[in-house]
Amino acid sequence: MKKLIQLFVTVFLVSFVLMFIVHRLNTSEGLTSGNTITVFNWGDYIDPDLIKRFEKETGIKVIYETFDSNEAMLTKIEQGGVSYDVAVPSEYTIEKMIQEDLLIKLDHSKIPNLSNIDPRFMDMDFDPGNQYSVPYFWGTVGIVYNKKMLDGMTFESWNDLWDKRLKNQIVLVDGAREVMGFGLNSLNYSLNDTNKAHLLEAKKKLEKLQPNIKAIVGDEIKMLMVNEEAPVAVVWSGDAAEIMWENENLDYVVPKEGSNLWFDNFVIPKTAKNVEGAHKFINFMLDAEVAAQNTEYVGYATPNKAAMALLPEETVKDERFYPSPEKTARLEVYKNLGKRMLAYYNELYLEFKMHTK
Ligand code: N2P
Repeated sequence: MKKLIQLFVTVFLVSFVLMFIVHRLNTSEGLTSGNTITVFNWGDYIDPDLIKRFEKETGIKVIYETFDSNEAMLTKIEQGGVSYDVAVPSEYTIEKMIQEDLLIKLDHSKIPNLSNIDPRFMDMDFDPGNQYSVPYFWGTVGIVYNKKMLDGMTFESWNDLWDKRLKNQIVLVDGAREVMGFGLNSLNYSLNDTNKAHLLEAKKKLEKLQPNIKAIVGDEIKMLMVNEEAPVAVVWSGDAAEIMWENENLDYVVPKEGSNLWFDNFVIPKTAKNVEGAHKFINFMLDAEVAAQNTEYVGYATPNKAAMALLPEETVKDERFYPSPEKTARLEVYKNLGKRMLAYYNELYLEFKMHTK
């Protein structure tokens, strides 16, 4: 009997100690429910120190995942396998997600730092009144090129990319809308064109560019350009800005026919498990000093006016990356073209990509 009691006490004590350890581990890792958020963002699109700082300041653990296109992000959210608390789609995808009832309405009283955002970037057509989204970064698509390697060549038109001297020299950002978009723009069509004959014409024209294409990649573009492994690339503006800090031979232009103007915003998907934590994260990222640090790290243009005041003048006055409203007026924001048309864009792009090395 004595042995039985001893055994009983030992089992009780061991389980108590185990339970205590598991509890401690959970809380110190922030794993207790309600104390974690899952953030879904583009690759290379945040200063990782800021995630650590947010975790430290709030006790909320951040699970961080990345994507490389709006389409890939949307598919994952629609599948619903992971419950994302914060995501960062671009405008045409936000419009689509609102229509498909995939987002929750934001509680502006929990995002007081929203007042830091330049009104120029608020209340846009894709989300009137910012009911579902708040601005994170914005920019354009253009050509970054190495003045030294190309000795004297300049790029004013998208058509300059088809120059025979550029055989095997061009790197393209791997995006269906981006590549189809500049194909269309090079023919003076809109990058939101839905005329199938125009789209086919653009795809045929892009096929003629194939001999000049060295690679179609994602964030690797930056390394290839900084290391001078390629002299020309079609990129998002912020990637150009970032690599231009590292290599002074590079310059960035938005071709004269026009191009894409885009806005990436924070949203909270309907599947979110920690809506309170998601609001806290968004508000933290909109803090002036945090946004300024993030902008310096990421290289993209911030819509945060209070952060701009903390950044060097030469950064925020650089019209290549902070184009004025007059300059952006001639650019086009992607429209939500509907499921079928978007699938057609993707299909043409994939056919083009398949036949490019
Ligand atoms: C950064 C991705 C930029 C996204 N790597 C452009 N919408």
